[in-house]
Amino acid sequence: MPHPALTVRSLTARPVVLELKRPVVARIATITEWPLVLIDLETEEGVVGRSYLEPYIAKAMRYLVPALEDLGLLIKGRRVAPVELFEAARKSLHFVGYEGVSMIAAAGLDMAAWDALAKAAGQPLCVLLGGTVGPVKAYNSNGLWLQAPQAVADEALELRDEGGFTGLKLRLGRPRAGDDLATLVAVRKAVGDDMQLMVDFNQGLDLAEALARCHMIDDHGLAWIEEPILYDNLDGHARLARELVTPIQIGENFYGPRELHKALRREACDLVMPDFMRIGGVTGWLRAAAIAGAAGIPVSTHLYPEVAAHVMRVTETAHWLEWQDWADPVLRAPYPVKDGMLHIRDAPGVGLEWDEDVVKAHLA
Ligand code: SMN
Ligand code: MG
Repeated sequence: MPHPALTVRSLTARPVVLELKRPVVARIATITEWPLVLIDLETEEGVVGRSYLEPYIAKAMRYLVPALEDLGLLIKGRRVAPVELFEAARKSLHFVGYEGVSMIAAAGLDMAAWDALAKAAGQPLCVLLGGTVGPVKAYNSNGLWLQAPQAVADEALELRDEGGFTGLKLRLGRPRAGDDLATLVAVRKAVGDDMQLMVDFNQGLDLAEALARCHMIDDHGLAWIEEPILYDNLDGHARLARELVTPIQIGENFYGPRELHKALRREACDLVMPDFMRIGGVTGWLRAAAIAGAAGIPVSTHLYPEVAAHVMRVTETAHWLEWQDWADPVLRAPYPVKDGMLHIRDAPGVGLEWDEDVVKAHLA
């Protein structure tokens, strides 16, 4: 049955703030409440495309929501053709700049548009993109923030058991390097040698510190060392990537596929992990994944596990999906995770339906 062309009727963006079960305690920030912007892209045909954005800081929703509403007015009456809407959204903000809030808003619109298109086609997004429904290898990124070594080791066992995970991510960057090392040792002792361990410094070090502290953990068989220094210091990351045996991972702060291309040309990393709100939604992801695929660089995802699961099914060099359940409270049907795999349902679209009671109770 041919699916109908969809026409945009309206875009609604609602700010919600949820309590984090395990607060984010990183070198650069502590976050106790998790902001979500819920996007509903309504069409004249009755299909609703949905996505959400996670802008880290609740206050940021004050300017993100109006930006999304402006994009909604811009595309009203247009056909739901995600790539074209993405380009229209970006061009409309060209003079503001392609990065930052401009890209984040365009990415939110893009993900909702792809969801609508897949729903109209009656297919899961991964099928619309040319793949099949199936499991996606995930690591648990729900916790392991900067707490005392034994507390982190205890939590590692909890996180492993949340879904039979074979990979866990720890955050590093405590004031004393020795405390990071003690944490690594305690976690390894708790989870055993077969567990893949990723570490994330959340950009907390300067280059000199990073050289010392990354060398210090270079023989721990880590899956990767993530963002040891500020995200835009590509030369610094390149130096670290050259010197270290452990792969250097960056990418959650790439604004658009061209930033990924630039990082690979500068040999700034061994692995990449674009974030959906910064790389440009599904459209940005597909373009970025093609660049990484051509370069033979493994690609992992950052946040947004639902959209991530679908695109990973069609990503040439798919590596790890980052799993968090932080948006779960507002979802009617969070994705199940079992044996370290996230499972996509055989249902149209991405499968985001809001629990309206929870949304009402947490509207910001
Ligand atoms: C991260 C994610 C969400 C909030 C803070 C930090 C982190 C990651 O960089 O990679 O998961
Ligand atoms: Mg990170």
